[in-house]
Amino acid sequence: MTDLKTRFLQVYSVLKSELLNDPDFEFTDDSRHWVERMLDYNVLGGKLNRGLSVVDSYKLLKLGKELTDDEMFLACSLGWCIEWLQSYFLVLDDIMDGSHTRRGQPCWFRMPKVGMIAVNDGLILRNHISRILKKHFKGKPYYVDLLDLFNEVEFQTTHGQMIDLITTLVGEKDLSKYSLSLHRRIVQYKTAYYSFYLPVACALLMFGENLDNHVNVKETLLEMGIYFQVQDDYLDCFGDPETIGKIGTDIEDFKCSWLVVKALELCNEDQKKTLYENYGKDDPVCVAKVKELYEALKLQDAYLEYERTSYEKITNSIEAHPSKAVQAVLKSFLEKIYKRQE
Ligand code: GPP
Ligand code: MG
Ligand code: MG
Ligand code: MG
Repeated sequence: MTDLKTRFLQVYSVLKSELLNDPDFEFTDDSRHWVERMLDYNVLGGKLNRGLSVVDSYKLLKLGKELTDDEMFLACSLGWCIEWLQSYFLVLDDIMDGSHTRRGQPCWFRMPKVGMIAVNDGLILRNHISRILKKHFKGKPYYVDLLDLFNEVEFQTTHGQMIDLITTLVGEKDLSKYSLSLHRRIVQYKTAYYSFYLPVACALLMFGENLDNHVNVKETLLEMGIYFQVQDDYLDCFGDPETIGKIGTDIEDFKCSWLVVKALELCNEDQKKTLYENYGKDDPVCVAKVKELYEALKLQDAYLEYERTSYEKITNSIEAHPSKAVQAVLKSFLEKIYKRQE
């Protein structure tokens, strides 16, 4: 494990212990134990990319100057706030998507004795972010901006999730409305803001910068976020469940996935019929037919092509940024996700 990751995990222990001893709630042993287990199960176990990238970004903004212990702790805490936000989203997303596994273990709501308590656990995870921010950032000149930022990103993500869900409504299952522009709208809101914009925005705020001065940085980050979710859509069908830690459900769920949009673009009338008849059914035979069609349409090749052109486009937009430090932040992000398998 890298030194940074070790340090990052130490900060998790500190934050967890503070939350479990929050004086504004009278914890009993049972309730404290529940929250502790829920945190370890849901907040840990991921790649921690989003959280660690707050620290990476902050370091790059400081142009290699050593971080003080205090700065390190604060940057890690902001990183953890994003990991908490992600856990909150995933706990609820897995219920909404009817998923089975996450990070190589059963989804939290599938655990014995958890079930719909997971909804409230999701809300607790969300509240923890406010508790962490209050404890460690209240009094900082950028405190209000931080709160605003988390609220705004949550607003964007929940609305992206809303369009992800309402496009699949049973009774109105209609593939003809699925297009690249609808897909882009969904993924920009449900994924790109919180996964890519938020970590850099947190680092910039802590660094004392005004986010309004970085409009084009935001655009590049959103492009990366869209690319990242196309990868997620691809891996949902073609990824190895062992490696990605989850079993795909997009075909069953009638999701407006990049793959189905691309398939609609490439298919002939016969193949379109197959797609209409089998997409969105919770039946392994139908799912297999859709996958067969994806293979016949060579969607893997189309994806490789997308990956290549997208990488090029993002690289060009990074190189157009005037600041070398900002370029370095963006490049390190892109390299982390390019050609990812998990
Ligand atoms: C990813 O969608 C988007 C999210 C996890 C945001 C959820 C937002 C909420 C407000 C709950 P996905 O369903 O494709 O992700 P995965 O493939 O990881 O289930
Ligand atoms: Mg999901
Ligand atoms: Mg989802
Ligand atoms: Mg997915």
